[in-house]
Amino acid sequence: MNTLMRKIGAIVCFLILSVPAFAQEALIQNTYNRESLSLNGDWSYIIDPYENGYYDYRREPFDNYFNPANPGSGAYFANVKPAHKTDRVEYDFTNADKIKVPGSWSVEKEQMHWYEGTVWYEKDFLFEPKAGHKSILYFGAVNYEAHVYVNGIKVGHHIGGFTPFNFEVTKHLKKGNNFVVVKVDNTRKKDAVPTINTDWWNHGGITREVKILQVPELYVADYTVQLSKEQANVIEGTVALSEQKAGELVTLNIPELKIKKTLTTDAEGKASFAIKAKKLTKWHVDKPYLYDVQWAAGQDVVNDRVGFRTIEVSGSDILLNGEKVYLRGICMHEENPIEGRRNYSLEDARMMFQWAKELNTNFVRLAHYPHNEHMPRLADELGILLWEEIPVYWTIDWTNTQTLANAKGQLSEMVQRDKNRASVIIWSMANETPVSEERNQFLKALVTTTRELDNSRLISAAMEVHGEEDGTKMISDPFGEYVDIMSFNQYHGWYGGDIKDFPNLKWAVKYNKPVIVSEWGAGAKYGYRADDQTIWSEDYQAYFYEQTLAGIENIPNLAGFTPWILADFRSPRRPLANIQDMWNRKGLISDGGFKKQAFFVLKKYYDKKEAGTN
Ligand code: GCB
Repeated sequence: MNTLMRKIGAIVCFLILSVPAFAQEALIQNTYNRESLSLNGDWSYIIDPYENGYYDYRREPFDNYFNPANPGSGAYFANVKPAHKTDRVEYDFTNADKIKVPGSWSVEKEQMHWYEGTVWYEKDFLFEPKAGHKSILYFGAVNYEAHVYVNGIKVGHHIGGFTPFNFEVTKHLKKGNNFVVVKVDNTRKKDAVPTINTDWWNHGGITREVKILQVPELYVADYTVQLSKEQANVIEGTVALSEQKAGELVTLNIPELKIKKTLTTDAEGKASFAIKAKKLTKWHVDKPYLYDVQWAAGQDVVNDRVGFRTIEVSGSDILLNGEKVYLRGICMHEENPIEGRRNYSLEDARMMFQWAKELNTNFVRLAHYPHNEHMPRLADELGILLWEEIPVYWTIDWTNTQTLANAKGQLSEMVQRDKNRASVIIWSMANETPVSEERNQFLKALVTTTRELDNSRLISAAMEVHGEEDGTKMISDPFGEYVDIMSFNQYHGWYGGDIKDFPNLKWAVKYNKPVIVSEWGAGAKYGYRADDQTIWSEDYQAYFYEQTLAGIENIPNLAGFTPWILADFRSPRRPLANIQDMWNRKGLISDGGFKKQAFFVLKKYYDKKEAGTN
């Protein structure tokens, strides 16, 4: 058969076999508490800057004509081994170097510190299929683009570096030896989300856990359980089964509240409920009370821990369970400042929140993208309120419909994963985006999507100061009309202005809504002590904090703030030798994990704020 005939045959075969598997599959709810086979650990990897394992020498993707019966020797995902001594195969996962999953290749492999491009990951594993069950391959996150293959067959594709995704792989797995190959590509692109330009490290890799869930044929695919805003002590929500089947029974059990209710699904396989709870202990930062919640349908049982609280705004106040709450906050990146890699473990989450608690915060802004699931889960337990956001950061390709679809996809995955977490109170649409009609339309579309997915939380975006009028700083971004909370970043005294003037600044906010100052900060190198006028010294940073705190309450409608940032983080935008060395130094904690002077300035302020003495 000549090459053309072989390709046509293979294309037909590909169309028949594989196309349906490429659609993005619905994210299964609460994989956190389901039994699974972990694929974490050592994976083989091959660096592929020319994408040699993905495209043939005419730059045509192997995916377009790959034939499993005749895999050839070019497509790396086929993971073929030479069968005969004359066989030529120019890649070999078996003898390739190993890399950790979850992990950040930029930190784990010295030669990949600056690498941006394709890396192939491969993992061999033993599998025991359970009769009557479906197998779902789940990734916590892959930065940025992932093509996923099981035993040489493509099972799906995902874009977005910080959100989970899953594919049903039942028919691709077999008893015994199996392998997964993932093409991971962290190339920055102008039309991507985020775009080319950010102020954080583009850590490539399979940065979060990988696992296989085995669920009964019919399982609880999704649910929402929350406290009603309208009716006192009413727990309400929805449940959806994996199949659109009417008349199936689903049971909700909250033993401590003596709630046990059996629902019957409609033709879409869904049901909703509203149940009055007697003697409900509400979740609060002072008492983060969680209830065991169990769903059961057919053979499937899934357990969760859920807190019940309401969150609303009233005029310039944010109300938690109907009472005004002041947000003593801090921003965080998802980076371990001691190891310089992405956070992925429960221990990482504990370390970050331990520092946040030491500062006496009750609120954390998880910047600038969704963090791993340990964060909201642990925040639920510790009583920390959260702001979660998507990487719609600085300049985005506002008129590009695919870019909007991409942003909506990441937004939906974030909301879907965390919508049952009491700690999460704010969904943020964007950070410091330049005002234009195209931007407004883009962000408004995101607001619509968010409200459709979850109308129980508050919406915001980190906006900016829009000039001065008669010596007054204006908070007037037109997007303010569409959010529940007006948030803005300001860097008076760092990117312009003199910090000594801060206490006397005048501010005007265009909308009568609660205001959060979502960033302010100054850089300091840990251990560099000078005087409060010397930039980069700890003394200057501490003075900067004192001055800002002396004037921040002059901002009208202030409901709280989140200074930038808890810990130093890696950034290629920060090359200043001997000071930055590729780290953004605005942390209150250094890259070695040491507290700078400003940490204590903020802590003192928050201690007094909590005690009501400032
Ligand atoms: C900002 C950005 C943040 C940067 C920070 C800075 O306004 O939102 O991502 O890292 O300023 O340090 O300049």
